[in-house]
Amino acid sequence: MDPLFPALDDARGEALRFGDRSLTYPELSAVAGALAVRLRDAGRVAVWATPTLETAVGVVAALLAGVPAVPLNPKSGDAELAHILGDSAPSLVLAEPGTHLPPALRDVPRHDVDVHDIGVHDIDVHDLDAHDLDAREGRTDRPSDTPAEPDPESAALIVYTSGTTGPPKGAVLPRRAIASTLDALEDAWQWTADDVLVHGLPLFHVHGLILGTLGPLRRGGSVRHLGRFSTEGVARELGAGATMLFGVPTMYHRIAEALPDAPELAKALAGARLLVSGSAALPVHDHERVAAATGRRVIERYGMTETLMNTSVRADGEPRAGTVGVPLPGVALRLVDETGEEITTDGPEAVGEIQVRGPNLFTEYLNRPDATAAAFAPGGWFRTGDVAVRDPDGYVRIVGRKATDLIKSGGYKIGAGEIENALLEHEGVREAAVTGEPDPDLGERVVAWIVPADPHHPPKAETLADHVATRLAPHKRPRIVRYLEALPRNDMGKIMKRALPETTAGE
Ligand code: MCA
Ligand code: AMP
Repeated sequence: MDPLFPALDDARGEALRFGDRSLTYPELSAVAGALAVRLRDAGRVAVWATPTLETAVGVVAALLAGVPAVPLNPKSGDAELAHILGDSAPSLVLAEPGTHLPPALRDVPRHDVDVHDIGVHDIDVHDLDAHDLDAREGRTDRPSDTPAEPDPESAALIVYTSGTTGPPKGAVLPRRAIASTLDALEDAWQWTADDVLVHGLPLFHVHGLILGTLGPLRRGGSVRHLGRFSTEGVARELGAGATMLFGVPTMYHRIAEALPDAPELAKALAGARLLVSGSAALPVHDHERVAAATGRRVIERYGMTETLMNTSVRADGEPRAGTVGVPLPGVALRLVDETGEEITTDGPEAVGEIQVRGPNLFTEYLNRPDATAAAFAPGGWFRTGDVAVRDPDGYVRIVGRKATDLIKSGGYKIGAGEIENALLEHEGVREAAVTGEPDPDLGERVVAWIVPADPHHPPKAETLADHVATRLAPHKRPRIVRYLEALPRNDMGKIMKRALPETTAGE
């Protein structure tokens, strides 16, 4: 069985850096290997996915042990956390020592990921040179009783993702999907062990965890995580040897905004090998602003929690703003019309849903055979719900999505239904509808339309935002709250969301 991380056995240099703390490959191999031995019979483990070295080590250890890991958003609210814990039933939670865990985790045994066990170095990044790395090599060994490489079809990660209604579903991602998506990106991006990736993405989603953390480790390269995204951090790391940047469009928008007053940022971006955006569409205006200030073109790739990566603009291909490039090696992609028929033509009129098939796909939604079955068309094609057209040379342009009740804000997928349910739990709310509205920074912003229980004393917008943030997650909170006397409904009593903007026209 081919190992998921071949470089753990033979790479020498730095593997992971979070702020001023880092681990070399031999150190990572030793610390994650030791933890893997302890986890081998743990069943399923949760990981309190703070943006730290400990999270990366915890996930690698679970993967070495062959136990599925469930990354948890450390800002999850109580209802969301209770749902995920109830659904995934982890036997323990891996956490950074000293981190406070919320009451919802009271009954889940805690296991601290202690990287100091094997003498992790608190280093001053500016002193990090070849001499330091030499001194740190060979000090540590992987335990000889590390579990054998598990079956490629076995579950590696369970990543929770929102749907239009109801609570998030756990997408079960096998090892084979992770390996195949990362190897397809190696090909598309000419990604090598010499690449040093910088990003500030959260570690509880595919983008930051699989692409941004496991990706460099599979290649034998390194990742420098910013802890939290900032344009200054990007400039610093790209100016100090990093070669690639991953980000969501909101991050590139903030870079484009900062560029006119930040010559060092422009210089650092100009020197990068690859600037990659994904998780949502990067507006052409931001593409152009970055290109004008840096001479570099951001490339987009298109993926989904359930499918990992489907398409990308290739490093050796023509960058084309507004497209997500071509299907990755091994990924079959088709467009399908309303009747389920494949569209074989191209051009702007040939609009259809993207369906994909390949080794990059998830196996199922945990405990949801109904939802799993509904997600596939005959022939094993996964229905992405994204709507696209194709240029004559095969470049895919995403033009929309089938479900209007899904919102992409800051690169996070948010279901309108889960927010509506949370809002309806608030005593001051009689009726609620949630929509997404264009936002220059976030792509879309969450808007809540509220019929207050008492029209004379409507709950404050801030109160409702806090309520959603503490029940679900802060990124799901409404950014705008609009109050109505009644929601527009059709004759059947169904809320007509498309009529909502007109309801307040002129306000
Ligand atoms: C504000 N905050 C609150 C509240 N209001 N906290 C609690 N209650 C409130 N009422 C806090 C927030 O928690 C946050 O804390 C801070 O205020 C700012 O919040 P926010 O405005 O949400 O953050 P932001 O600065 O606007 O975030 C922008 C961002 C973020 C950094 C771009 O959206 C982000 O990290 N997005 C990445 C999403 C992602 O990785 N998606 C991949 C999934 P604090 O500042 O302390 O955090 S898609 C995927 O994986 C597929 C496969 C793909 O294709 O990639
Ligand atoms: P998630 O379910 O959070 O993994 O988000 C997956 C969704 O993000 C996809 O179905 C697309 O709608 C969207 N997405 C990801 N990458 C891109 C991109 N480069 N351009 C447009 N949409 C994207």
